[in-house]
Amino acid sequence: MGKTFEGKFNAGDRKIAIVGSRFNDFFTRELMDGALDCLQRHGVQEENIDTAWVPGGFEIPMAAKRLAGSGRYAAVICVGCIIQGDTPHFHYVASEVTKGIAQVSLDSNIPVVFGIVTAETLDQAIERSGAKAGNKGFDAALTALEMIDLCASIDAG
Ligand code: INI
Repeated sequence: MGKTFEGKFNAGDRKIAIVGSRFNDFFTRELMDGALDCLQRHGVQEENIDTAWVPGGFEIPMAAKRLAGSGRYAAVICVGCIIQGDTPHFHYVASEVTKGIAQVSLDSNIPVVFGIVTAETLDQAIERSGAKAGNKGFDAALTALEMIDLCASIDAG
């Protein structure tokens, strides 16, 4: 039997970037706070966390690409909130953000984590930004920590 690679929630002294979007900032501030809380409670030093804000979810992939491409970060965490309105606009934005983040992660070869709340109602957004269904920013940060450690153990062979 060969090796089993599995990550712990451990980033060591590596740097992590979080990109958040201001659109629906009532929620995205909570998601950003959740991500920061998770990283710091898992031992990531404050000086090893950089944050960037973009206007809306549509802009997240480009900023994430820039951060990931800098080579300074072991992971980029993306937090945003897309809420359905009266038009199909929501679907276009959600689709581009989802595809964009996946593409940046594959192209950059580091974890670029999807901490985007997509909600049909304000209640759903509330539930996912720190209420009944937890905090998707916190969850995304946990995923980033696990993926950083997994990548390090795969690279070490
Ligand atoms: N951006 C969001 O982050 N969430 C939304 O719910 C949203 N809606 O529904 O319009 C939204 N739109 C703005 C978009 O992300 C861009 O910032 C804008 O189109 C400029 O490129």
